[in-house]
Amino acid sequence: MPRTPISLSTLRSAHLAATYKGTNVILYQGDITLLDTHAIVNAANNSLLGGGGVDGAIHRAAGKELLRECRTLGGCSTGKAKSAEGYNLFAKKVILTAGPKYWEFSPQRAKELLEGCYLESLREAKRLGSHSISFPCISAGVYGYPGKEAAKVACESIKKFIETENNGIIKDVVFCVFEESDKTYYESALRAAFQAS
Ligand code: AR6
Repeated sequence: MPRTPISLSTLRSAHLAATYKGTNVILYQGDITLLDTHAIVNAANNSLLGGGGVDGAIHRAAGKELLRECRTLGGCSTGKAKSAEGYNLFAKKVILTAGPKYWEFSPQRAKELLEGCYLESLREAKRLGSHSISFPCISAGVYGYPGKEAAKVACESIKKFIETENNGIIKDVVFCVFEESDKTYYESALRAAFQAS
């Protein structure tokens, strides 16, 4: 079946949650592999060699060349990010980050590492000249980060980046949730982070 991209204009017009200091913050529920943002972020593991969940979906949609390139990247530390081409995806770039396994760290350390995933991914996007980027709910699947807390960290990290480092480069940030529960958590976290300011 042909895959139809979700364009940036659709994301902006139908799914805009907030505009903060000139950056659109968008909440979309569905498959991240269909999003036509310049970059999409993959919730990968330290090996960067593929897995299940959103990682599996991104590798399936991108094709074998993504795995070939990932083999040359030398893995990724938890809380850091690397990048690769988008291959058969609509996105031009894939930013690969490794979230914390929630059970391996204290809650405070897990939070710092998850914040690192968002900030380092945004830094990589900025370095690549990406004006638009989509994030899945990093660590909130098999890595066990509580969804409500993960949504708060995601929104607060993006806000911090916009305030301190963005310099107007990234114009659209999409939070791509999959589960209904995550949609609810993000609606509330977005309100707290962006509509109260
Ligand atoms: N589009 C958007 N979100 C999705 C999609 C999709 N196509 N599929 C799943 N999700 P997870 P993690 C959501 O487990 O917790 C992999 O095996 C899902 O509902 O994919 O960071 C890696 O290789 C959840 O909200 O990532 C690692 O070993 C979110 O994506 C490990 O899983 C993240 O769930 C990483 O675990």
